[in-house]
Amino acid sequence: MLYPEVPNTFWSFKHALKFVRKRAALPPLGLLTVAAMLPEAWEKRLIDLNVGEVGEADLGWADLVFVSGMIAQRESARVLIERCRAAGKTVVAGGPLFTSEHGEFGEVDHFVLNEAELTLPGFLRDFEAGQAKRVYTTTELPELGDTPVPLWGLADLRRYGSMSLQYSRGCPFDCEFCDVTAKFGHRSRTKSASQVIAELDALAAAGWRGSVFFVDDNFIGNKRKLREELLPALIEWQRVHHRRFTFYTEASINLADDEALTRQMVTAGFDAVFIGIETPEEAGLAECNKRQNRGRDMLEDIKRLQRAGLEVQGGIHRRV
Ligand code: B12
Ligand code: SF4
Repeated sequence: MLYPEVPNTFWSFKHALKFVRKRAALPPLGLLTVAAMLPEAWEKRLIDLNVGEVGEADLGWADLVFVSGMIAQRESARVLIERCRAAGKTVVAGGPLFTSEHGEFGEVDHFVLNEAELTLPGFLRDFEAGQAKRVYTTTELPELGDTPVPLWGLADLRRYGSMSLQYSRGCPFDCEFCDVTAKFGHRSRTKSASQVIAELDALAAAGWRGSVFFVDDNFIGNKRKLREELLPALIEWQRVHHRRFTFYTEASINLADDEALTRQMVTAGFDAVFIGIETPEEAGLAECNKRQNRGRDMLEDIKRLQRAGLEVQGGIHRRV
């Protein structure tokens, strides 16, 4: 499993990571999740090129190479795939980059696109039968009840600033610049609380302590389930494990309307939330269809979240 290098942008935190002696902010959760869906009998290795290097011996060892990535990794993915092909390896590609633009990658043998819960089983069946097709895709969106616990054992956790965990996919909103709803839909599809607890147990068993990022598109996409199922389970887990983890996540600004929910999150161990602010200008918000931010006093919203105990980080896409 290979994860290409990310370019040097704000989000790669290249310079900031040196201060905390880490090589990358987060592990490649997509590949770790896909690894857990592969046959148990297959031997697996992960090389994240953001924390290590792939040598000729690594490529020589592998029969199959699985590559993931975002559009931001387009160029490094291309170089990596060329290397794998030159070494005579069969390349299987999936994840957001290839789901968005698989037509641009002529050298890849097999594309397993969209969410692997639906497309990987067909590939594995055909591959074992020696008749794998070039493209596996779907327009359906899976429920997450069968999504396995990522294979954390494949990653060297000490090299990362934080771990990631995904509770839900999808977002009820429709911001014009965002790829999330096109890929994951408007309905918030969630894992069960017991699945999330199993992931926390696995992270703790792998020796992790510290920060865990809930990488949900919008953590409050289904407030009822969050309030009644997930947060009570997190609060109990943290109590039993002496608050082993601190959590942070991404949410829409209407979180500020629900003080009880915000306080429940803080009790569960959330200490920060990333909010899509974009711009305080009404015209700008209307232009990018960010209706959830319109007509609000966003400064007051931010203060309210801070008073409840959350550090607020803001995504600002437009000049303010
Ligand atoms: C965490 C995250 C990050 C982390 C990356 C950490 C990391 N190492 O992966 C950080 C914060 C650094 C980040 C940054 C950025 N991100 Co980001 N990020 C996410 C987020 C919220 C979660 C990713 C995740 O872990 N998902 C959970 C896993 C399980 O899902 P998954 O990776 O999609 O994997 C599934 C399938 O895709 C598939 N799959 C994945 N890989 C593979 C490989 C194979 C071989 C197979 C068969 C299947 C397969 O199987 C999995 C199970 O279904 C997603 C949104 C999302 N819902 O995914 C955006 C997302 C991936 N990011 C996105 C973007 C645009 C960015 C930025 C460019 C933002 C910016 N403007 O700067 C930057 C680029 C990074 C850089 N350094 O320059 C877009 C990507 C769009 C695209 N088509 O490529 C997304 C989809 C969000 C969006 N706004 O639309 N991001
Ligand atoms: S609220 Fe966030 S996840 Fe939802 S559509 Fe807007 S930018 Fe995308």
